[in-house]
Amino acid sequence: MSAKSYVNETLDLIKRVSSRQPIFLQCATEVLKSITPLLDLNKQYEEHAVLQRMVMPERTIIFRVVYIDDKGHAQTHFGYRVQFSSVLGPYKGGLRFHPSVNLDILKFLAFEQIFKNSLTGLHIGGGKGGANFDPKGKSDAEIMRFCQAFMSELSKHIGYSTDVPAGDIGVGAREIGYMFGAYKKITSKFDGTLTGKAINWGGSLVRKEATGYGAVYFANEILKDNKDSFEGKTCVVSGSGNVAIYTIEKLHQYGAKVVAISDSDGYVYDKDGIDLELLKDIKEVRRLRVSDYANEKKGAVYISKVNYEKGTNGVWSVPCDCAFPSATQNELSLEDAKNLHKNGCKLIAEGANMPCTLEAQKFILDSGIFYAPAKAANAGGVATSGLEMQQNANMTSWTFEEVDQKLHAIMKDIYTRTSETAKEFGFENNLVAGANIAGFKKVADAMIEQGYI
Ligand code: NDP
Ligand code: 2IT
Repeated sequence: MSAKSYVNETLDLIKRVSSRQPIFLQCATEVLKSITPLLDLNKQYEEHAVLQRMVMPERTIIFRVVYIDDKGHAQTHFGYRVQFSSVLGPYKGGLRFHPSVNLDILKFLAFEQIFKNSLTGLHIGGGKGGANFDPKGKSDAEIMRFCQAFMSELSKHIGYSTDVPAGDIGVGAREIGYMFGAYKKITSKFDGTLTGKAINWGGSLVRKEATGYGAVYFANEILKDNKDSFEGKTCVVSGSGNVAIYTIEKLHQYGAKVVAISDSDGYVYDKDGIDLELLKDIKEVRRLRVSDYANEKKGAVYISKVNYEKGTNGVWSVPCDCAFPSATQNELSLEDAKNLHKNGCKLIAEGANMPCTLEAQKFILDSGIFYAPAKAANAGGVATSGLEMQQNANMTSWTFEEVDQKLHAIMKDIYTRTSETAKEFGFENNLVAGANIAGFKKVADAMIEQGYI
């Protein structure tokens, strides 16, 4: 059959067996549609049923998590680990703690992770996990008890050569610490089974900064290729978590000014540029909101989401040269993309996973805005997790400069490969096609080489 029919048949299969998983379907649609030219040239992928096998996780673990809150009440949550693909290496991908977490979201994230990890050039497969637990407003003791309860089950399914989780939304150094402590206690093993650890007990320098720095390194390659730079550019970064903060830090180092940030309640416009030390103190130390930033920073204005135009995310109404969506999936709609374009935005680089809707993505590609898609642009985080695994395996620690240089080289390499692959298949400047084809090909070829498993 034609490649187009093969793709449509696989998407129909997903609709039939995963009918309540629209976000996974969205992600699979983007990947599969853009690899059609490769499938057209290589019939062996269909002959070996690669797509049907690839869209089905190797294993999905769903478990109950019970912890005691500070009032002495038992609280129950769903815990998950989607072990999607081990073709290129141990399952690798973060853990997300957020009330919205469900199997649909984790399947999308794990599927995306397969191709992202492939692009890094490291030997890591794709996985993702988490829980529908809201860390916001919980005491430190509650977070610790939840992490321990979560790990009491997850520990049965992970290991440094089988599955290596890390952080994602709601899971940072504190949570990784509690989970590592629990893992060690349960298994009596001190090894590199989690990444994003603290520096004094096996973590890697630059892991904290890696996703944000990597996104800016990647975007900078696009600008360099077009004889431009970040010097003097006005930028907007959505979110105000780990990815957002270190995107801002690198943008500042490159001479850009970031004028807006957000969280799930609203956004802040700071015409003088975000004060990064204040933001870090508010978010990383005091664990407050961006509205608190506006209260403490002279000249900054806070706009609550109740004032957003219907169907839009207010932060994208702020005029900018470059936008870095760094909060969550589908946070940038078609209307938002049109607003950015109208206001002169020239580059969008995705720190978050799948932040643009399919409609927004199509508009951005057609509009000529430079577009750095998530699985390429935000691969710096997991790549540095891979570097953490290498250091752990060798029982060594590299300096900040060494890790940063390796991260920078990986991001440059991902840019070269995605842009050259796009060109090779006749999609010049379409890095979505370039990233999907380059990421897919390596995994698909390995699936054929490893037989039907
Ligand atoms: P954090 O938990 O540190 O920060 C998340 C930020 O996004 C917060 O500002 C949060 O606001 C906002 N946010 C989360 N969910 C929503 C929502 N439903 N609507 C609006 N805003 C929301 O997470 P990270 O910075 O680590 O992750 C951000 C994104 O980057 C995610 O898409 C993640 O998958 C992706 N990513 C992360 C990597 C990493 O290394 N950490 C690597 C690659 C990608 P609020 O506080 O109000 O919830
Ligand atoms: O989406 C991602 O790439 C991450 N959350 C980081 C995963 C990792 O294993 O470092």
